[in-house]
Amino acid sequence: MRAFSSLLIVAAIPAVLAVKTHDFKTCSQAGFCRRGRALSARAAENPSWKSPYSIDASSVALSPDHAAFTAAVRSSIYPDVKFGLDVRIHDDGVLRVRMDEVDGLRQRYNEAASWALLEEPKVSQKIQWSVGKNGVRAAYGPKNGVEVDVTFEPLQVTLRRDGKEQVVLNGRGLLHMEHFRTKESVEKSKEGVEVPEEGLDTDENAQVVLGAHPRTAWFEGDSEDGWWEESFNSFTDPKPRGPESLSVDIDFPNHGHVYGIPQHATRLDLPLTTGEGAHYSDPYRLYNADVFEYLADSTMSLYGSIPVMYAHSADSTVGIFNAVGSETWIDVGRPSPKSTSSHWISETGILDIFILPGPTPADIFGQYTRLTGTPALPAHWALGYHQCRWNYISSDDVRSVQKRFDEEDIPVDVFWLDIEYSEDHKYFIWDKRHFPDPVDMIHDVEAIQRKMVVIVDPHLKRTDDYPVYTQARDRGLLVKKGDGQTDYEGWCWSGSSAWVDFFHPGSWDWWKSLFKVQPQGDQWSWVESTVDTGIWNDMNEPSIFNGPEISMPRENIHHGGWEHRDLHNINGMLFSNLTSQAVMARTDPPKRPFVLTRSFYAGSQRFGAMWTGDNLGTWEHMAVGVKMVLANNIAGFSFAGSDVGGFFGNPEPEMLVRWYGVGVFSPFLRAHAHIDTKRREPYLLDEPYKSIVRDMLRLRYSMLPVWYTAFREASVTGLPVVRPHFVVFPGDENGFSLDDQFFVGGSGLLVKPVTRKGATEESVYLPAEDQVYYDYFNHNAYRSTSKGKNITVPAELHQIPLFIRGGSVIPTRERPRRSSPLMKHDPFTLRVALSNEGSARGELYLDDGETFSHRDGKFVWREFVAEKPAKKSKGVRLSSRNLAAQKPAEAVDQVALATYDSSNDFAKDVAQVRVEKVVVLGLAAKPSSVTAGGKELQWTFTPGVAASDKKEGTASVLVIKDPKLSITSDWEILVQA
Ligand code: NBV
Repeated sequence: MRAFSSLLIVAAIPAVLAVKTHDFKTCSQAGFCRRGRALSARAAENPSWKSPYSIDASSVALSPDHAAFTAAVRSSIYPDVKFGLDVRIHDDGVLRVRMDEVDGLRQRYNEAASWALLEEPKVSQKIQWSVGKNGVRAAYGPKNGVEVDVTFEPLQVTLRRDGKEQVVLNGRGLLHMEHFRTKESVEKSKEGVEVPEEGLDTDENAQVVLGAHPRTAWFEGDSEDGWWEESFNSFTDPKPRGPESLSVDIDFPNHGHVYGIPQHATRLDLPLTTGEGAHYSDPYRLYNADVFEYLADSTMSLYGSIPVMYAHSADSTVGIFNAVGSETWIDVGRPSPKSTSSHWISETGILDIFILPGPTPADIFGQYTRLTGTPALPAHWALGYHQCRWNYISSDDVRSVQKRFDEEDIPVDVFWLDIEYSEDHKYFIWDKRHFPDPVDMIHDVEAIQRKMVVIVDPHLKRTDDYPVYTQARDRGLLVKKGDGQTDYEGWCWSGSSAWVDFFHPGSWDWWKSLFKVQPQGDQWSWVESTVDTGIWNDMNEPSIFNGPEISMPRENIHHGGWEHRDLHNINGMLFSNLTSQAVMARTDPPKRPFVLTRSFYAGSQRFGAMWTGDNLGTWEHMAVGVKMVLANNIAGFSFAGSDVGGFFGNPEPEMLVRWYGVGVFSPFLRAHAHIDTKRREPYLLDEPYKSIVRDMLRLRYSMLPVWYTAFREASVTGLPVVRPHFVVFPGDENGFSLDDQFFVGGSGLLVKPVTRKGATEESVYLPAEDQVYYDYFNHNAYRSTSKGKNITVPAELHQIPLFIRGGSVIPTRERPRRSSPLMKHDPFTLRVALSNEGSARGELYLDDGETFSHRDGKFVWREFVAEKPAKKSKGVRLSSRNLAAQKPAEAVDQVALATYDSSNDFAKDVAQVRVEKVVVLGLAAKPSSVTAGGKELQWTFTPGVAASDKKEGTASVLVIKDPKLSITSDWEILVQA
């Protein structure tokens, strides 16, 4: 049994440790994927291939304001089957194309978008469709440069910008919506059809006709491949509804790079799966799965799925979001060096595709997150260091781990409990033998302003002494077997288990009530918890040890009669969605919830954080974790991280130290380890490793203002918290494939975590711009050019290549503290990294970090600007301004900044917080005076090589000590030189 075999993993990672690939399907083992790929192969082989789908021109119906239209679609191979098309353009230019079968035997699954979307997008009232002879057309955007053409025959959707094709749907004729049919009707349709002797013939359209279904075979193939039932390993998937898959080609002419469709352990710039230059032979798979010991370079699916893909070129970024909840395979090809093709094959569902017109990466993130939501602004403490392990075995264990951190002066914010806290894996129920005093234990942690996070998995032990199970059962809230009547039973950590159907509205309030810490009358609730306890949702793919592909049978039935196959990829999101609502409902007014999820879908970013699951303690996994976190970031889900140290195995000290280097530059920073591994909390390390890790964690804590400011921006604009090169420098072709170095928010910090064993130096690519980059630690100045530049920098074990882009101001807090809330009133250091032109700017966002009072305007948002006081001056004027007052159009969460009051309660609370140091890098000459409000300040100046002759060397450093300025008020420092 898998449950127990996992416990037998030997601590050290053997040389060849591989996923059990045979537990998971390849494309050729999934009937609909085989059919989809075969369709594409037939199209490629047939020069006269033409999509059978067309729009009935006479059916086009424009909405009264001409902002949207519907039309009837027919397929020449099934003239009696009806399809309906619905096309609209939203206010921000996003084009939505929907197609469904009309009057079919049953309804196709049409609810994926309703779970993914934040709200129903507004259709533009300005954009007008017009009906022509060959199709329907709209033009919009600057100078009407964006044109959308929906052609009648064949049905094809093309988005052009400035006359250039950007996105084409069904351009290769692979659109196919397998309509619902019965076995009987199929048999009947064959009657009377003459089978050509040779099996090959041509129809009147000169199409190749194969086998037994002359009218359809050229398109659909000549066999009912996996239509009615299929088996995999020992599992049979009865398909009572027959074939209903959906295939569509989505091409990106003029774009030579594609990114997105997490979660896969692969490069950010997606390697090809078809045609010349293919790196993989199987398409990318999206089917949330608990892939034990996953590969570090593969198209296999993992725990989460976000069906969004971006295509990029030096002058354009476009994207598509395919709102589908069923298993989906995606082939990626490159018909020419500057064009990318993709082919999406889904098991079920309607066609519901959003085309994101760009034209820049920033536009795309806005477009995507206006659809599915921006990442929630996390509690500030959640950006600190999280210490986890499977398992801290008792309350005393937790207390002593906390004590050891304090003895060693290592900062930490959160302690975690894995499944062994619970009695017989009945989550919420403490195992009192080892955790006799859970609330006292949590209070002991919270007393030092730290937090606990406790795991709640979705499998419910089927036993009458477990109220969570009995209540769900008695209320009829459990997922049903294929018969739609009987509660489904599967095997997981808790033995024989059942799963709540979170698609059932009746489960929502009930689930929320479970997390209440006050007694709820007869209703069981988690009184042995605290309102600040965060929740960890694991195994929500769902992972089921004795299920097909370690998951739920596809024929299981959810609320509304939908089969599990329809919504499998959305299932995990509902669990974390409801859990985050539950955590929030514990107090009134609510606090920001912390929920970590393993499984996710488009929209999951609204509910908490994710991590990359059970990685191995190998250098490959460390490296691919960085790429996976970047991929999630660009797919809207910024709050992401990988287990520091690797889940499986015992990392040697060098590896562990490097992994902390990766972790402190991940949005979510958590160390975790498998139950069979040796303890590896950082205080257990020998010197010098322990001190190096302590310094790295202190670096993270010092930079919390930068991270928090980046999270604020992400929560408002959708821009990722960690940004790969193509996002920040969309025109710099050298950087399109870079995924091992990245920028932190919009701060100007560029980092390259070291993920190579034995490294002593690293090469870093500086963007194609005439700009200076300063080494964060020693202030070496590196000058890039308009062609970009590779530099080699020292990267000994204690070093992380970290640079400040000239033109940035970085706010930090440099007093080492035991946990982040203790820093609330600590003073700031401002690092002003002057650009080649002698200027800089940066931002700082602060609020109480735990409530939603920022939505009522209780926050501080500052801009720091450095500019030359006069044109030829070698000095600089530094000023601090209220950014909230300057950006009235932008909103912080729901608050219009126009109503912002700079003397709000939070601002008052931190008004005494000082700037204790200002460091100016790259000043062209020694100052003659440094004043604030006319008073001379204390300062020192160290000249640099770069300051005088522009060669690389050390930058000049001006340190202004304690200028006695508040972080919340407007001020000016004048440096005259
Ligand atoms: O709950 C135990 C583990 C957990 O530590 C890990 O982080 C999850 O990804 N869980 C998976 C279940 C079993 C892993 C073999």
